[in-house]
Amino acid sequence: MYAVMRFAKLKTMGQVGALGKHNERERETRNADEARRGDNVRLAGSGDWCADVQARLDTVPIVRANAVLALEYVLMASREFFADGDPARTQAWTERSMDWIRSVYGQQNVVAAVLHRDEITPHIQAVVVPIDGRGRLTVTAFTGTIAQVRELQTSYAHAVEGQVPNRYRWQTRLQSICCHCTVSAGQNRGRLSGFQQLTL
Ligand SMILES: [Mn+2]
Repeated sequence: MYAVMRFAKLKTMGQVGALGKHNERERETRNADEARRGDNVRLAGSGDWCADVQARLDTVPIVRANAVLALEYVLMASREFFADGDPARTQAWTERSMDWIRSVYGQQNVVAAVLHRDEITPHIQAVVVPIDGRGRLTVTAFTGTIAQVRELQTSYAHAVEGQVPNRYRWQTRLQSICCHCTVSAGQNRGRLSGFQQLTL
């Protein structure tokens, strides 16, 4: 069983807007079940992903021409984690996941998030504006090196570790697999810059 977190860098508001439309189901989403759309839960933001990102960007004095404006995050667990559909477990996992991402980036920087329950495996999609403690827009403070990314993934896995149901046999050794990958329906093809799975 895996705790999965992956992220992609968003450099244009066009990318943010396209992601927002997908996340809000404002355009056809082939891998989503329309009948379950009402089960999705907004966890942060107004529903207008561009506006939420822009409002946060407006707080920094300088946005460089080639800057990473935002990071798209996907937080997920293996499908069997959700298999029996226990709402309390999903709720606890959601809270832990949101606590984790807010603790890493700061609550104000996690500008939008949604729990998608209308796709095969529940997952959280979130957008973070990477503003550091000194008020600068700088992604390198958070994900500048592979070591930082590994550390983030390990810390996420530990953040949700307590959610593991006892009946599953979990491995205790951390194992990470790093690869470039695509996500469902190819919508984010080529945009994911970091992807790892961790076996707890
Ligand atoms: Mn989704």
